[in-house]
Amino acid sequence: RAILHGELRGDDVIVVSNREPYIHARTGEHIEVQQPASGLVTALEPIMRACSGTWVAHGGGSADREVVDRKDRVAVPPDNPSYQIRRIWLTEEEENGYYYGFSNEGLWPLCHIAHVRPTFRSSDWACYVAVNQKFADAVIAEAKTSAPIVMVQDYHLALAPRMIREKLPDATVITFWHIPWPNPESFAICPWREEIITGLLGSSILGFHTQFHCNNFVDTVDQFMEARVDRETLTVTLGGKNTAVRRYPISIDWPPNPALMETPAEICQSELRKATGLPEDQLIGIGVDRLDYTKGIIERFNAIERLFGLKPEWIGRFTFIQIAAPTRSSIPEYHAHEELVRLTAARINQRFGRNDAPAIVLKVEHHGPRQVYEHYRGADLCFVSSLHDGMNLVAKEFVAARNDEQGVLVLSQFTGAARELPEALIVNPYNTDQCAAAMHVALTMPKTEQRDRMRLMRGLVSEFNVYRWAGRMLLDAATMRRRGRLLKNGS
Ligand code: ADQ
Repeated sequence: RAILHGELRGDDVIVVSNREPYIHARTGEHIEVQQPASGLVTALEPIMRACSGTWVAHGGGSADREVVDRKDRVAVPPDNPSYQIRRIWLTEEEENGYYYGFSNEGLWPLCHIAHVRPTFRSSDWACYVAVNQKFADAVIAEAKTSAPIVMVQDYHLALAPRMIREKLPDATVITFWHIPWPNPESFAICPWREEIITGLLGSSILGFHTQFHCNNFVDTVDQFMEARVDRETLTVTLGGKNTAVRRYPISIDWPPNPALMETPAEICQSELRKATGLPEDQLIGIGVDRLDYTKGIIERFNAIERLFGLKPEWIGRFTFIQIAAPTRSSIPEYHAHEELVRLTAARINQRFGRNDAPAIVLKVEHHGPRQVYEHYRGADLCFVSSLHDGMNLVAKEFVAARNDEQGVLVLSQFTGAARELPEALIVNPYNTDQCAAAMHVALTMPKTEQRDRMRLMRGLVSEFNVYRWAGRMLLDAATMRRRGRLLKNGS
């Protein structure tokens, strides 16, 4: 936190992402402020609170236009305004083509190995280019100096780094790609692969969660671009400009906001059982995800079914609560997935549910961070079964929530988080038997072993928290800026 304050004082910091950290929505007479369920927002919000800059984002809330000033800005957070959101307005056509189309039907399945075929339409691509230009123009307009630090977020904005660099050649553009980067063969099917890579190489620093994704990116550049690749330092040079490709594993706020930890763990445990109508001594598993096919929710449910099949002693004694935030519902793939999740839960409940103890409780709705933490703190195990995930912050949040040092994390090997949390029970979500066995181990794990594992994981998350993620990126950027100034003065 201190590094952030120190490094950023007096600097002009602009974050640019598709999603905004606060949405204003109208409910009758009132305007409600909501925080969207998103890993990216969870990670960047504490940074922006610390450095009071400008956050450029798409204004998607029903009352977003009602609360902005003449320059489309609004000060947030509502309780203690410390930075500005500059909202970008998109037409329905732009949102469909750029967001739902190219970003989420093209790039999202392209970069995640979840066996969903990407869809590429040239009309979507045209919107993606136009909207990236819109975001870049807003950044340029918001810059207070000719050399701002611009933090570009995610796969929606792959072209913006170059567009910003063209107008602000002295800007330091740090781009972070929050999802995996696939191997060159997989990426090759994107009809606009050269354009995407050229756009990203407008960045001074390009960050991924894992070394593996950095290497995949550099291999992709090597295969398809006329660029110089220095494998020793993982620096790519295109048109005389360098991009440093670096690993910055994202994390969460630490210590967690005290408001999220107010209710003691024992109370969360009894309240959660009471609210769900479960017996006092029921064992509880928890899943927290956007309703996305990459999160492996179906695979998780199948493993729960297998657990009951193999170990009938858990029937009526163990309930799995899945809280699932609706997401991208207008994309047919997501709609079909939601249906399948509901049907699978109903089928398993019919087989293994008991009157006062369903096998699975499925809550398809948005929950506030406080409610999410009460679920983490009330459960005996948390199951993260992503088929592929850049990092997965739910795993880290569960660990952060458990200051009682109890609870077991069952974690997919295909998350970035698995590389940092080996004390979790690491599983392959496609291996139903293995996942069922891991849940059985979790449910029977002695308290002392739970404590030992949890302590190690809490140590890791507390040290490598989100301030370190941002701090390391900003320190690297500061070093780069100093070097640049020295070279300029020397020449
Ligand atoms: P996401 O795919 O959104 O993030 P994740 O990292 O798990 O996934 O973060 C989800 C966030 O949303 C968490 O803070 C969680 O608490 C919240 N959330 C999830 N379901 C919710 C619900 N039902 N109600 C309320 N809140 C909910 C992307 C990448 C990840 C990467 C992050 C950050 O896909 O791999 O970890 O960005 O880089």
